[in-house]
Amino acid sequence: LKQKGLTIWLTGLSASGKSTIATALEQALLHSGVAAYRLDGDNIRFGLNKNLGFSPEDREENIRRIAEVSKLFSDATLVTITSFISPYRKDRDLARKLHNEAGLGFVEVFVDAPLKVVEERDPKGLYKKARSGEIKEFTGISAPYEEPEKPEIHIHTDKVGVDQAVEEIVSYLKEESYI
Ligand code: GGZ
Repeated sequence: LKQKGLTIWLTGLSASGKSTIATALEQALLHSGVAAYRLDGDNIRFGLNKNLGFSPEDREENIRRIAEVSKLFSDATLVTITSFISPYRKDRDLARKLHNEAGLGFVEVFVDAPLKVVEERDPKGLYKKARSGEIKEFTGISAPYEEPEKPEIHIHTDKVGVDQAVEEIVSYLKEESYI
């Protein structure tokens, strides 16, 4: 087998563009013959993690399980793409450690857009509900987001489009001989 498994860990606020980039990246990899698989809220928070909410403890457990699952998938040689807010630095660091200890690659991608911008996008009206107090403990409004200090890749989605974001990640994977 030529392919080395790794996890591409996207982190960022709600509406920062994680899912859009994850989906486009998965497509780009699949089209060039690289087996990729995406973990996101739809296949994790409605399945494996459906007993978890958004308290700090539940987010920690959400990320811990995703870290373990993505480790298994990358061990099975897939390029695994995770798309979760993952607001706590220590939880992302745990995910990295689990991969590194298993000899698997881990690429942290900060999908960054200013709060002002994501709040204007507000595609699902969640920021509005968070501001009014209808949703509690909402990341960026009433719950913390700890920015990555040294992500492998930092994408400013208020400045670059999805194609350029994908291009940047793919170039990095080639440079590091992952693909
Ligand atoms: C943040 C919330 C919350 C709260 C529901 N805080 O934009 P979305 O809708 O589709 O993505 C958000 C998603 C975040 O789930 P994650 O598993 O990525 O979060 S974490 O990594 O922090 O565990 C948002 C929706 O769920 N959502 N309530 N209170 N986002």
